[in-house]
Amino acid sequence: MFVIGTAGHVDHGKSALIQALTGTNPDRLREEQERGMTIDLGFAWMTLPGGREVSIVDVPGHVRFVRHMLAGISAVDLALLVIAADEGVMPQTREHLEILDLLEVRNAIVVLTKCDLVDGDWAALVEEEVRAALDGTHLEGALCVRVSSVTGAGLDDLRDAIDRALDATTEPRDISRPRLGIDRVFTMAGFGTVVTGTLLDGRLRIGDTVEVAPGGPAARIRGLQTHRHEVQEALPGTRVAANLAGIAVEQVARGQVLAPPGRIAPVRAFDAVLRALPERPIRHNLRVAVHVGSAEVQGRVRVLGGADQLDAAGRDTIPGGATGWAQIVLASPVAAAPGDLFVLRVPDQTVGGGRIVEVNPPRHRRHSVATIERLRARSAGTPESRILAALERTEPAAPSALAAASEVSAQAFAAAIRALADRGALHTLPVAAGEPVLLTHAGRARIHGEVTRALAAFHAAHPLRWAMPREVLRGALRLPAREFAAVLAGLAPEIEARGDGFAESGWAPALAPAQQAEVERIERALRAGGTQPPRLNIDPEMLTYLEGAGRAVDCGDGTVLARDAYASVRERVIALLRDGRQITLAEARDALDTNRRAAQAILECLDRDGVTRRHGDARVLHESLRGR
Ligand SMILES: Nc1nc2c(ncn2[C@@H]2O[C@H](COP(=O)(O)OP(=O)(O)OP(=O)(O)O)[C@@H](O)[C@H]2O)c(=O)[nH]1
Ligand SMILES: [Mg+2]
Repeated sequence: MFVIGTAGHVDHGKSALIQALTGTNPDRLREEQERGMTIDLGFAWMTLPGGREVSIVDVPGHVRFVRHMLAGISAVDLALLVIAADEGVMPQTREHLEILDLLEVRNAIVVLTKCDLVDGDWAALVEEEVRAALDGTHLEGALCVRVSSVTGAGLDDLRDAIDRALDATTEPRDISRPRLGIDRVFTMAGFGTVVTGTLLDGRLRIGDTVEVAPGGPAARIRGLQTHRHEVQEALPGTRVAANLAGIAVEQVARGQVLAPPGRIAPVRAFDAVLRALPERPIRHNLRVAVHVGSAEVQGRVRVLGGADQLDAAGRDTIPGGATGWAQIVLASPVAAAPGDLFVLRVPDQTVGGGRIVEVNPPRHRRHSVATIERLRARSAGTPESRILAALERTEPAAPSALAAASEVSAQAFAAAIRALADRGALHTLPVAAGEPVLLTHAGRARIHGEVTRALAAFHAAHPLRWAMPREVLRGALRLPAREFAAVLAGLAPEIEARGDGFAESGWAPALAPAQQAEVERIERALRAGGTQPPRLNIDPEMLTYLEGAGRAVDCGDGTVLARDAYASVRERVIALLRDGRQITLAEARDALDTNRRAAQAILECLDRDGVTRRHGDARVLHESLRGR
């Protein structure tokens, strides 16, 4: 399915054309009907001769409502530039054309309306005028169709022309990152809050939890409609009405975006390639209205430098008709993504627009050749370079998240990942369950460095420890559990897992001579104690060392056994519990020739060790050892 949008000067017949094509009057507001003028967006749909169903967004032509036009036209597959044959090209014909051009709408048909009011020669003259206006824009050479919405002349030709234009249109992109730019919000009796918009980049399903970004609350999708038909799943590129549970109508507004929670970061500034319209230079610090998607926010332009002047002699103004690099700083956050197109207006005038290259960038020094080079590289990106750039920002990342962040189609993504892995630019690290974790070559080296530094700092602070506890290291690296596990496994053999921690391979605590003597003294005392361990009051770090070295076992509650003593206790208990026998605490105390307190600690230690299991007041052999 595709979405078509109208454009053109006030009263040139946009709404009448839609009514004639679809049978629906897009002017649904009472005020619109009374004044005979479109104020806000209107919506209709039709089935084309080839059987294809298309949505149509009708926009107002009056100069006061250009902001509504912008909200409606931001995501169309085909534009109908409507020009009344009796009036020809008028101011908002030109302004809407500029906007379509800034939004890079290449797919357009010029519709010459009201042809019943003029003769053929006149219509031909107007067509000439239109052709000249289109020259040098993305719409140059667009087909022109003459119609009359009053007599119906030319409407069949127009339907065919739309069908053919859409034949050549690529399918809407599906990168599993659904976002719906909200252009209408209303309540429906018995349903509650409903929002409408054009769904981009992914699918939405009934039951999905979504967020109204930026800053809005979460909600659940209770119902979905396309063209008033209930659907279970809405597809990218379609007009969608979503009924939301858990959100009041006052909590949503046009310009916000419906997306899975956490997917769209609020954008407070973005770097962009920015084109100034002819005769409308954009000077540094210009205050503008920024239109992106269905949103409009106030902002300020920081001119970073001219695209054609990379010799650090950047200018303070992007001259009319020229393209440069800019950072747009927004007064309030907006939901947008790299690659999105935007339009800048000052009161009464469109001044320029362009494409977002990077969102929430740092504040750059102006006229920096390095900054401009980086923006140039990013904006010209191949799938591989975009994937690497996105991975560098978010690594380690799962493929699905990376595909979304890099804005690359599923097919191109898989091929690019293979190519990158083949030339060693990225690592795919397996995870026990679920998606693997991706890491760039540089990212692995960086994390390896961080791990080495964290281990060195830990060892310096705890010289008797054999390993840095897993969770302490994870905290130092600030990685989620899944990613941490995959990345650390990927650092083997340089970094090795030891018990519930990690250490540099081959690393061992180096004891000072006095510590060495202390270790031997403790070990001798433990050995002599056997199953009746002396109460030694051992320093906890020393105890950790002895355990890590495999020389002692800390059963807890002050009961520490020499390694050999514990091993023989273990074997004795296993022998005692053979053939389903049980043992009470008192029996264990006697059998192990120890006191009650130590017997208790030893049994609990054996429980933890997977040797025994509690069974009422007694102990039995753990299942895994039965039949031994
Ligand atoms: N004779 C004739 N009149 C037309 C034709 N199309 C529209 N009109 C008339 O032109 C007037 C304006 O038409 P609309 O469809 O409201 O124009 P619009 O472009 O939607 O105007 P805005 O939405 O306000 O920008 C209405 O009175 C229509 O009846 C046509 O093909 N022939
Ligand atoms: Mg209208």
